[in-house]
Amino acid sequence: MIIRTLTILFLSFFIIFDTFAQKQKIWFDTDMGNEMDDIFALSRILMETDKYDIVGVSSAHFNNADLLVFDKWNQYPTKGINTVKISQEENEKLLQAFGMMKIPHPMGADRQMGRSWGEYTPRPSDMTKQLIEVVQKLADGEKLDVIFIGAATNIASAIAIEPNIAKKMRLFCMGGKYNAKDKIWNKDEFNVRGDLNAVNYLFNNQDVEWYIMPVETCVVLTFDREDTYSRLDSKYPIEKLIKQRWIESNPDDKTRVIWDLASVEAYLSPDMAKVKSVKTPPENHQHTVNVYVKIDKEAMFNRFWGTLRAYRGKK
Ligand SMILES: [Ca+2]
Repeated sequence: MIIRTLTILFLSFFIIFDTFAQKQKIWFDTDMGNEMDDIFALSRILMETDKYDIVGVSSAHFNNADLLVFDKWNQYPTKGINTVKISQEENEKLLQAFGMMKIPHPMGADRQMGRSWGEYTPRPSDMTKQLIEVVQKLADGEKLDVIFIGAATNIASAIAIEPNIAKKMRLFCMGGKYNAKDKIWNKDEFNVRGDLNAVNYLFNNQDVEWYIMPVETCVVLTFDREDTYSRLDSKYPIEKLIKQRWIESNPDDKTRVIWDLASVEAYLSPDMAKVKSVKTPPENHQHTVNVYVKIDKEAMFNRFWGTLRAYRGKK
């Protein structure tokens, strides 16, 4: 009996110790091919692999109505465009530069949930399959942190396919608008427009623990082109790629808002952002979600460049 009790105690200790010893797992989903801020955000998270376990980097589409009627979207001709494929290619380029192609990097869906008039038909993809597998393998009580900085299609689809994964994740995203003073939501924003059905699906699901970085909050995180070019040293493949992305995407823009980086920095350093628990939009299921209402843009700026510089030494 004593031996049995001791064995159970020993095993319990081992399991508890093992749970604490594990690094926090992160899944990262990005519409990397759309704007050039995503490469800053993904680079930032990939520089944290000694502290976090990056278990997946998936690609999101950036479909929008302009693709039907304009000849070009940013630098890409719109004829026959496959937006998720562009995101996937950009993700792979960066993973290669980091020497991290071993991180699973499945492709996401090529279109929104449901249809243009609504509905929540999920879009299964390699991404949803692998994300569901990762969540189902989590230890009891363990949660996966999912950061998504594009349309919500992939995350919402995974939950719609396997609803019991919702409680085992914490979601962090950039998107939407929220007026903190008047407590008013506004879904008139690019990432939300990219899949309004998916956003409504997530807002209607009270199992989802969600941290949202709205545009009003992260719009202050601007980078200056010349300053950025001067800080990036092209002898390092990662930095060369970041610089190339600005040159290829927005060479004429003297400054750019690096939207997505704000949600990553806020995730990594919660002290750099103020978060409020607020009610979901009135048209959705009523519960609370977390909204970032203020960020320390200087601290975020310095942390990004400081980490990038320190990473040179690690490579
Ligand atoms: Ca993005």
